[in-house]
Amino acid sequence: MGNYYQEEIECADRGQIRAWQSERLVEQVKFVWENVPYYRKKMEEKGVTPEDIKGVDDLYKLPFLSKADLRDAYPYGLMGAPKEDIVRIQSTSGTTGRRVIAFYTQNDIDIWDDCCARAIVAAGGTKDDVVQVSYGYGLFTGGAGLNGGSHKIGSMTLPMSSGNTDRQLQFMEDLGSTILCCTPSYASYLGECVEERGLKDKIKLKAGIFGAEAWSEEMRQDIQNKLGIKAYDIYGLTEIAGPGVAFECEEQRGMHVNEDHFIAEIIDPDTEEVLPVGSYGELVFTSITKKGFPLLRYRTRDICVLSEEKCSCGRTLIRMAKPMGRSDDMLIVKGVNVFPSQIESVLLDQGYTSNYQIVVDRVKTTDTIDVYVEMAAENFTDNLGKLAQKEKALVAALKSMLGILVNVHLVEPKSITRSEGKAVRVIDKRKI
Ligand code: DLL
Repeated sequence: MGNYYQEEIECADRGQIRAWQSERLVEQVKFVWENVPYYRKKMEEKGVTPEDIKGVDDLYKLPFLSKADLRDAYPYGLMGAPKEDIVRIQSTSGTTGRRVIAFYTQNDIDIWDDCCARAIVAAGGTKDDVVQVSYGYGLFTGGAGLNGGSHKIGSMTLPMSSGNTDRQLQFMEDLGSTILCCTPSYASYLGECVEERGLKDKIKLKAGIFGAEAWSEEMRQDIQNKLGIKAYDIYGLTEIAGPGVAFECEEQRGMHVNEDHFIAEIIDPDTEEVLPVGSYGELVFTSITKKGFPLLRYRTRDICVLSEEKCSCGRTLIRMAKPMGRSDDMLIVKGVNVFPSQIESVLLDQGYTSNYQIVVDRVKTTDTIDVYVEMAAENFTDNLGKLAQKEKALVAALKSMLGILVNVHLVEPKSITRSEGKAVRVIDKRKI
């Protein structure tokens, strides 16, 4: 049981952090060159050798990896360690093409658990906490990652997995869970149930660690109020480790990247040019300690901004803002770029729930976009005049945010299916 607030690393001088990163990067590039022929070939094609990489300043010379490379190299082409050293795989849901499979050595798992332990400690966790892990277990990284982090701290861990809401609430009450880990969508649903069943005074939750999907500040407020907790964001992706690549501290102003294991860059997604810190662009990660699946310059497709400003929590680890969405989540409707997160932000701002669905279609040659959003029980009305008035107000608010006409449908409470994992927010019928 260690101390997972590692001040000497998390609050180190930025020059020191860069020096550690440089040292690890140089070693990692050599390792990949020798052990991953797929990437070596990419380096050769670009005319780069390990001797060209002397530190972080040379990172830009390395080729990128993308989801397409992962598919090409499927299943073993990017594995770095011999098969006998691999102890685990995790995988993505594979909703958009072939599954991604990531490999871990025991040391990779230990590092990953440490990263998640840091996240739990940053959310106030100690060995006295009861950590309810309600992310899915199995191939998805959510359950395994937070479970491992909670064990490292020595907290009592409830490996609930997602679903079976009655049992979740019963354990939460009977065992006095203090920290809840799940997707924000599921947290929101659990919050709704806690309110309805009058459980707020019976539960002991103090914090929640929510990630795996985009969620707005307004949704954070809503979850915090419903569950009576402080809600912390956590970021990660299967290709790089799983949850714990970055985590939020008590300031709740962006997620600190675990820079002793991952180097973050922001690039222009079109030109692939590296952008200065503070610019919006696509997040790219380089794994500098992982051996089972050592990805260099992996393009995440998450659109985000980094900040090097020292955080008032004392940590100097670079911070990433909440990703505003994935470049592949972005909808182009009537020629305009629309992120589902922009719509969510308007809905919550106008007092609606985070239970909504966006349906995009094409009628003849014209795109249409419809938003179905539930009314909160206390605002529910079936008076058609009042409904039309409310819908009109929402149409105007969405138009001012997006610049296009969105058809709004206010629907009854509980009529949109709840999600126990990542929510399905968008149905794009143009692609069906
Ligand atoms: O979602 C890992 C994870 C599990 C993170 C539990 C946090 C908590 P994947 O299924 O591979 O891995 O999906 C990765 O999810 O590229 C982002 O687009 C999105 N994502 C993850 N965390 C956040 C977050 C896990 N905090 C993809 N905010 C990433 C916004 C997030 N999007």
